Amino acid sequence: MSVIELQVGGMSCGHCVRAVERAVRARDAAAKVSVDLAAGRVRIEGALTREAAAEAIAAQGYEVRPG
Ligand SMILES: [Cu+2]
Repeated sequence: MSVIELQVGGMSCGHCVRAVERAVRARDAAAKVSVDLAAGRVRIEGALTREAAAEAIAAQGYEVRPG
């Protein structure tokens, strides 16, 4: 298990939060996802690699920023 933190742009409301959570859990059903909407940060505890998590979120139309 690993902990990944991503900076994600374009999230503006609860729907965005749920869309991001769903996108991650579609790839890792057991992942713990927490989203800090104000800071635009997504923290994921689970089996996904950073690349896989970033790709899942980007596929929903959000901007995953480096760092
Ligand atoms: Cu939204």
